[in-house]
Amino acid sequence: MVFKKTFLMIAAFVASYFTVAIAVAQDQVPGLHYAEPGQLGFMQAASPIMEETIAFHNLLMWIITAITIFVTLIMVYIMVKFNAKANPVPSKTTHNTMLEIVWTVVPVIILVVIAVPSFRLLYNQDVIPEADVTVKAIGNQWYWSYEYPDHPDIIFDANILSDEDAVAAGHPRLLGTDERVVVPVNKVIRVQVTANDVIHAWTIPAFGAKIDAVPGVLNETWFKATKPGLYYGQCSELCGINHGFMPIMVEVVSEAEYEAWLIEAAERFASNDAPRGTQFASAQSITE
Ligand SMILES: [Cu+2]
Repeated sequence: MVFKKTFLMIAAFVASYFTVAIAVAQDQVPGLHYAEPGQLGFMQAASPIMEETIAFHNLLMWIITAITIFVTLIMVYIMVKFNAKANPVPSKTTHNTMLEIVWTVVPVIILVVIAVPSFRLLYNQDVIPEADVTVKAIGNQWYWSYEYPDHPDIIFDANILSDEDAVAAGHPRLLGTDERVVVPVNKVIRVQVTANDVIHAWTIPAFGAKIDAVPGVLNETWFKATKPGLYYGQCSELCGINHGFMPIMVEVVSEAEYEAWLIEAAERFASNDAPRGTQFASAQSITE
């Protein structure tokens, strides 16, 4: 009985792996455009900020690994050398000036080594270079609305696709949306983020961009996508029953394709006169 259950679980996992792998279009690379099933670690970087984030993470891994090994070795050494059996008459030493200076100065040096790239990364994430394109993302329970402030006609909502529609359109399950944000490659994109109801969070992991969407607050982040293709993200702030069903999709295209999209989108969305902030996805329509 237990074996049967385990077998069914493994079979389901393998099946879901292949469903996802097959469903996704050729130009989308697992681990770059979306997280590979079973993937550990970060998605690959598609922006300078994410490259810096991964490099900083790797530096920290070296440092914490060295500290962990060093502390473990010292503890094992102390347990073997200074236990009651091996060392029945303990030393009465209470101070060692040299040792105390070393164990104060060395951690300070380690913290400085960490602080320099850490503050540099924080600064680079926070200070937005002169933007080529501005996109405004508005979180709603439970979908995202987008505006291009420089193109007043481009206002649209992006709703999640059903599993069948996502597979048909070549998107990973739960990550496909009916409309997508389109941006040019190698340009600075400023993303203004806010919300209409509760706190959401807008993110695309491959760009290293993640920021809270807070009602009444206009937050800003930025990214510069260096590789064309479709990138996926998900709302990253618990925002209600359908929190897991408001994905984010950004398509990075060439400058010429972007210009063509602007014209096409302005025409298509100009007739979109749905009032802002009143269209709510229902919990039922997702679970059905
Ligand atoms: Cu949300």
